[in-house]
Amino acid sequence: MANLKVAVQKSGRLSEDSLKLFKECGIKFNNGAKKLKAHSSNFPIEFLFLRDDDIPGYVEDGIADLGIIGENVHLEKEKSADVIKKLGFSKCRLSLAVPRELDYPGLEYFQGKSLATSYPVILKGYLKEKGITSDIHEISGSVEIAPGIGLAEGICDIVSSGSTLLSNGLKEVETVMKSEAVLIASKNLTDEKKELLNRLLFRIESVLEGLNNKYVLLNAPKDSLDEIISLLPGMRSPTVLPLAEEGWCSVHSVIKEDDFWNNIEKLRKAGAQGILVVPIEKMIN
Ligand code: PRT
Ligand code: ZN
Repeated sequence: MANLKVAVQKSGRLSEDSLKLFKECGIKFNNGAKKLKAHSSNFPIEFLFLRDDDIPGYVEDGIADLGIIGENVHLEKEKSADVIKKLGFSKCRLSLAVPRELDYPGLEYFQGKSLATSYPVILKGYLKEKGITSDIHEISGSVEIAPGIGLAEGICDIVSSGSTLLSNGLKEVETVMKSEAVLIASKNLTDEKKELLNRLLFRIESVLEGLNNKYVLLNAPKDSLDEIISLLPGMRSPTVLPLAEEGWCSVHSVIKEDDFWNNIEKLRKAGAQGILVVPIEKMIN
């Protein structure tokens, strides 16, 4: 049987979460340090450990069937591959930044200015759409030092906490794109590999659904049961069990984490007590 070949980043911001996702999907493998490849012992999958910048090219050429990279790298490399799934980790944004003391007037500031970036393709596309022409200098790393050494008047770089900009005397002024890790696939998968991809996707989706949802248990006075149930839209409908104490029951339900926080005050007002929120490992709808 053919193996699905999946390219993941060898070491960097995507590596740990990419491997964790496969482990949570029940896929076992041994990735010793410095290994270039790893086979799974219980799923027809083989991992290739590569630099993230090389992954889109390998997927386009069919050397890897799948890959995990940031959306920023997928768009910048312009290689042919399908984005199959957003994975929810390595979230960041690609932003324009200028010296902190500058009185920023708006995007027109960048007209005719010099900008340093490692993402010339995305930046050119963005500026073109906004009708701005800038002088773009492509540099491969340490973009944030460019204004300080007189190389550029602004930069376009990845930001997550913002502390790199801050410590280099810069401020973020425009978001060019938001990014997160995505699963990409070759456009030329055989039927057998498409089938394997579907099996893998089913597992990934169960893990991601589990992360977005919580199992909630609470005690409710019988009088306000209807109100409390209306605040807990479950997978089908909540489970209600009588408590030993007369007039009370226990209500169990699955709820989106955001919905839970939005409804917590109303639940407490309706008399809910002893509320427990429990993580879900896998969730299959
Ligand atoms: O060696 P290899 O080429 O494989 O890795 P790499 O060094 O090119 O990439 P890596 O591991 O740094 O990032 C991989 C992917 O993680 C990126 O393509 C993004 O999609 C995503 N990501 C998420 C980030 C960040 N957060 C991030 N903070 N990528 C880079 N940064 C850098 C940014 O370039 C800047 O220097 O961190 C700095 C900003 O961080 P803050 O927190 O100070 O704002
Ligand atoms: Zn890289």
